[in-house]
Amino acid sequence: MSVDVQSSHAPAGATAFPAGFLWGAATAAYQIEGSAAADGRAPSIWDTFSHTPGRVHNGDTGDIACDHYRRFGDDIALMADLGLNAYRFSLAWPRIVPRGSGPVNRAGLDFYDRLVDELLDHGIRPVVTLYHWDLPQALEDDGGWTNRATAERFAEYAAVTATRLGDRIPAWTTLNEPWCSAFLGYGSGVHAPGRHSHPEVLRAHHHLLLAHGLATAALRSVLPTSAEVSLTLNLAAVRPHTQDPADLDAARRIDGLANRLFLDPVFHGRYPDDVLTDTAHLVDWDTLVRPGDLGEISRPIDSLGINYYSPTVVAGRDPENAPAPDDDGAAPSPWPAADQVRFLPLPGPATAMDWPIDADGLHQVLTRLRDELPSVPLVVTENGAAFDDYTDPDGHVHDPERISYLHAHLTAVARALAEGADVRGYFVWSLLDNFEWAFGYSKRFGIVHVDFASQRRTPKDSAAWYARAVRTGHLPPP
Ligand code: GCO
Repeated sequence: MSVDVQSSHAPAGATAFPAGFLWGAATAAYQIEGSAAADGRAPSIWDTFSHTPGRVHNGDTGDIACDHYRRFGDDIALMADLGLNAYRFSLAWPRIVPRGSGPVNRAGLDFYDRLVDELLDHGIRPVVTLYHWDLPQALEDDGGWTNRATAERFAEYAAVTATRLGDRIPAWTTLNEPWCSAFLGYGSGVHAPGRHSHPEVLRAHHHLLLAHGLATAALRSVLPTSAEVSLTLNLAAVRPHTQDPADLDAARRIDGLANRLFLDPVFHGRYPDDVLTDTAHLVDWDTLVRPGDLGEISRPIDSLGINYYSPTVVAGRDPENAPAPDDDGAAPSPWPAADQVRFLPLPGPATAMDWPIDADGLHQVLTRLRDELPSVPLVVTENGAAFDDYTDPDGHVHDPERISYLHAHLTAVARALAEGADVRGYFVWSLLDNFEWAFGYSKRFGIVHVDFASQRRTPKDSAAWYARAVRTGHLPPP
């Protein structure tokens, strides 16, 4: 679809975005809601994991988080003040179907009903994710994503939810970053449920994609035809360290596991041959993938969500600057069949996560998708950065590093748009400082500062900068 770029009205030097571009912020249920035991919600794998000593920094949990469950009205008012026209959030499966199957919890649906109405009252488009990692613990007790039945339970939950909320939610995403669910949840174990098994990574991977396909069908069967269904992936901007064949092969492997293992089945109905071969010693793909599965997985979707933070540089053998692969205390590798791959640090500035800052990686991902999937609209569903923000004595939060991060990455989006990538929107991660998974509350990604003791919200300088971009459709200088 051609885009109507407003460049004729652009102030000199400004970067323009198309009319109708979605400008939003993103969050996820477990990271902000709190009220973990309220109104019939049952535990998820993240409740179990965060309450297990040693799993999360400082023993932090999502029990209270940003108390968004009770403060959502104020948080939506804040978004409206910033002028956001879209909000991406996730629904907690354990609020809606607390045991993962069986009885539906009305009170859970009622909460999201109120949230959606409040967004619509403020003119903010709800963009909903059904699964942002909070699997009902009862399903994990039956094998979690390694159990094929979990995919069927997910489709049932999708149908129940869309039946209640589908008249008011125009955009539905099945899964957020299934790579993380499978590879970090079942491989390195740094995410819930904290397992360490490469065969299980691949089983979980296939069942997550099957869940996406079955849920897509379930959503289509109850949603109005105008509703959009999508999937969000954290595709990797993979770069070989050198053109040495060993480095090129490392890049092929990681591209296979991070990108093609998702894109090929979802958009072309097949798994990549080289990845099947690389992993044949770990899983019997012919038994795992049943007849018809790839047809389900490749049901057409309306857009693809991209989450991007930083690029990935790989080498096939040990260059001098590579970290030792088996540092004592390091988590096992999330990557099956990639023992020989080294992940190299990128020189230059990094965020508080130690993630290198490199906006070209976002441009790389968007233009690759433009070339490979020219008919699929793209949405940047997450992009942002953690820095060690604090409130100064005057009550301000100055975060110039985040402003320059956002400026650089939105410029990369604008460049990709100008070069023909069909990017429909951008969601900054995140609206609020929140529970950053295994890092607990130690990493602040928000454009709004949260004082967790008082729950006071303070928009950072980056929020004001972003609000100007949203209002004008042009990027102000950093
Ligand atoms: C993600 C996650 C977010 C993280 C963010 C920063 O989808 O990876 O959606 O929950 O908080 O990416 O790590």
